[in-house]
Amino acid sequence: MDRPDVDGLNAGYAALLLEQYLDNPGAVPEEWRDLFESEPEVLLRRQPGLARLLELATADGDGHAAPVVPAPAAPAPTTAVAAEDEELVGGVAAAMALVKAFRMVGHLAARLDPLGSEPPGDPALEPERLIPKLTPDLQARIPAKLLRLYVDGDTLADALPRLRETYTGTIAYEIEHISDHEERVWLRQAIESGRYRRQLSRDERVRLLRRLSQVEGMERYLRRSFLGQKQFSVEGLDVMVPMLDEAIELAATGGAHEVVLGMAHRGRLNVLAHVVGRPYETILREFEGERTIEAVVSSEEGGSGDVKYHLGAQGTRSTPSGDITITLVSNPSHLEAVDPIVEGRTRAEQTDRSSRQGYHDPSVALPVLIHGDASFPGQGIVAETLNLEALAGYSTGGTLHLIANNQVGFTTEPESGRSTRYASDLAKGFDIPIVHVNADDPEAALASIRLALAYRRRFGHDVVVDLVGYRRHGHNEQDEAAYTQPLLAAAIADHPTVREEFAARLVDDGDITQEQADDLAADVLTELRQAHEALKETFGTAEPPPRSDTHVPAATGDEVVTAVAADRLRALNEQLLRVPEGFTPNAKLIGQLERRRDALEQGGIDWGQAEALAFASLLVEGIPIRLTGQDTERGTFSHRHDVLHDANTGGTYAPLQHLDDAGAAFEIYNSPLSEYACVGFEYGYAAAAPEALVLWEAQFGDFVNGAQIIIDQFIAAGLSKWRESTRLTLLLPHGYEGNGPEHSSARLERFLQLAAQENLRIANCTTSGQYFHLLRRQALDATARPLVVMTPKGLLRLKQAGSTLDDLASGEFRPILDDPRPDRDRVERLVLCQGKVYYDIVGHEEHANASGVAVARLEQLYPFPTERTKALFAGYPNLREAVWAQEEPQNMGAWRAIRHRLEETKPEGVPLQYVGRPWRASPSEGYPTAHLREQDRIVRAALSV
Ligand SMILES: Cc1ncc(C[n+]2csc(CCOP(=O)(O)OP(=O)(O)O)c2C)c(N)n1
Repeated sequence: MDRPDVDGLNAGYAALLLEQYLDNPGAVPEEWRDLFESEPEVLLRRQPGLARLLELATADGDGHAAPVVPAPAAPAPTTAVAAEDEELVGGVAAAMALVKAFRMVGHLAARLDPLGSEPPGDPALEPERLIPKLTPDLQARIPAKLLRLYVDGDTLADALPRLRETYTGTIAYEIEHISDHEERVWLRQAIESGRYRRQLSRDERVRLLRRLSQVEGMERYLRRSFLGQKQFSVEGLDVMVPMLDEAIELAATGGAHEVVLGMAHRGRLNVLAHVVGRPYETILREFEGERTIEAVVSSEEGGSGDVKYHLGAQGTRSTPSGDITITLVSNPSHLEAVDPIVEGRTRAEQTDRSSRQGYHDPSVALPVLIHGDASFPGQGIVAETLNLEALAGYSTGGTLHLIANNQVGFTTEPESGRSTRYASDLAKGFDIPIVHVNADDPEAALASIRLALAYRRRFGHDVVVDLVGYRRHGHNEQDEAAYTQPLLAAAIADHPTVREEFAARLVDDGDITQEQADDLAADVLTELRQAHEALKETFGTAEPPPRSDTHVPAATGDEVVTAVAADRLRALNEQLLRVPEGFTPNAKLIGQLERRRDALEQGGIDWGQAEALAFASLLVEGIPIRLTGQDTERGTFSHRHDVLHDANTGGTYAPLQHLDDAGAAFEIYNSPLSEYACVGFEYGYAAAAPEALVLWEAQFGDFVNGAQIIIDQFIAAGLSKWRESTRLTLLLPHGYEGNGPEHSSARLERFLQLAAQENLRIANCTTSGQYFHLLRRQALDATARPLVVMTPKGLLRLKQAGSTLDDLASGEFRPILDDPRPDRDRVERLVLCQGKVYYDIVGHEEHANASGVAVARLEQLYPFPTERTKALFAGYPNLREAVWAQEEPQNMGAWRAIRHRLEETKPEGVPLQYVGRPWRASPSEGYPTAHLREQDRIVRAALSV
């Protein structure tokens, strides 16, 4: 291959070739390509201007030129042409800096605030300040292609206004923080090409105006008709509704059959009406008060119901691509708590659980989260949820986050609410693109959604749209904004509504007449008035409105068959010990797992084995299982090993995903180090997958209180508030083993305090067989309820806590285990306890001598087994005293929640005594010797020795 004649080169021709090369390297002759790529120094020596251009232009558009050219060693240019080239080179460098500035900080000059506050700007955006100055003449000589620009225009002079319009208009972008080069380049191209900012047709614009008229009309009508009732008006962010319309249509186009929506109070009623499709009449009925509407959960059933702006709803919308379900998830007041629930729900919708490993297809459902501008940066759950977005076990293929940014949180201004410039800044740390958009430019707002969803579809990641608007009224309709934001309130009062502004724009553009625009607004009010009048006519005479088709399920704990035939268990046990050809499990582990074969025949089935057999038996019965938690694949205490790791290759294998006859998925994932988001996620998953057994395991039970909001607001109260229940199962290691205040207690007392109206099941098993039956019952019981299990640590391997094949092949979960010792007539003292302390008591040297003492175990703490406890007491005819023994302090553990139950069930005249730690502020001792002393004292006191 000959080297091109560089010396005799015409600079213009070379520039042309270079331009062609940059556009498409394959388009230039091979020898030139080779020169540009491998011998730029030749070019540098002869054509310094061109080489510098090459250097700049082969940078990736970040303005950081990849140094394809070694440090310049070129002779100084002596001719006029060379001097001109030098100027061009300097110009290109300045132009690249300018382009970079628009991309990096253009948002600082963008007109994002509908109230017209001046953007701060940035000096880097001013071409006049660059050295050399980008004079108009120089701008006209710089080819746009060299700058890797995607806006139209052949030269910088053509492109600059478009660049400015693109980056500093009513949409602004923050994408340059994204670490993936391909994503960055794709986004630049998508943004600059303007393909998502297409001009709307006249019909589309009129439709948009009609929607804005409906949004505004409804808010106004409600405010006027129901003075002072809370509606948390969306006004100032009205365009949020058409943005959701756009997102739904695009999701449907992409093949989704569901959009799962999570949002707080702001604009929720409007979203219910216009996005979910709840009829005006129903919403008006709710405003008319309880005398016309039955609470979601009727009071005879003991349900509390919930305020109207917390209730979930579901609707179906038809789109050109087919019907799509919109699910608005129920949520509490606790801002952002719904975020992980939406993710979990979506993940469940996206997962086909009919195959052994499950199949996740993110195109099936789109999660949309609407955040407040104060809560997005303020609530830590947002960060925890964002951290789930790209994890194999949690991804939903990208969430559309919409920050409903009204520039105030209740009465608190951004200056007091966050340390960052933008409400959205947290998202930057997660490589998430951020689009800011002015809520008074509805067309730009729709464009931001189009770009966001195209990005999600292309890359499968989260995207944030920061919708910058204002709040036309106070925080709610009983609030006076002028008390605290007088200037803002005054500015807003003078500011036209977005409907008015958009109507004016359409009138100006000749799309409609003013009269037509006014008619659109009037029509909405007429429609609302008619719906309201029709409703009023039904007062007093009407049939009660149709009940929700969900109902609070009846009593829990239905009988189900939890025993599994011995032969089936043998077969499953063998399959669980199987690994593929060539797979080498850890040598130590092989021995441990092999012992499971002997345990089956000789007894000593430990916790891990019983759990694996329960799971395996359910999978072959077609029940899907999802198990997550910190280090759950192995198990914190190394007792589970559901996922094996090849000692040579590091590859993994989960036998539970390869059972011969399994007809359901076994999903197992180590979770990130989060409780709040992870428990919320599993709650959402379990709610959307009622047929599955969904389990979350705490590293130690102590940490579950990181998820307290999910426990209080969803798991415990969801049934009463929203008729929402799940079979979510929490495995919480609990037990006093001398590991200090933070590794002892799962705060059993908290769950017992929350338990009422059969909303929960709470258990603590003392044998692996009981655990086996409990898990199976939880999965198979037709009545779904959350289950909280206090799980063991030391008992995981304790011989006495092990079970036999017969224990699993027969029987059932027993809420109470009586003392197995035979001589009941001699018993004068009955000690009732729960959990691990049982083994401390019966294992104590004094137990053998205490023949007048029986020790029974309460295995199900809630619902309390009243009849069985009565029968237990009745089984000891000579009883003189009853004791509740616990290792927890008196203000913790089960005592305070079940004392009255014991009082009710014990024989009259038999006193009930408490034995355990005294009232304590901290759950347990920090020193192992102090722990041992206290355990010994408790056991002796229980045995009365
Ligand atoms: C976890 C939590 N803490 C406090 C509150 C009380 N509260 C209700 S609304 C609100 C302000 C929310 O501001 P923002 O997120 O900007 O939403 P906006 O109401 O402005 O739409 C606060 C503090 C709450 N609901 N949840």
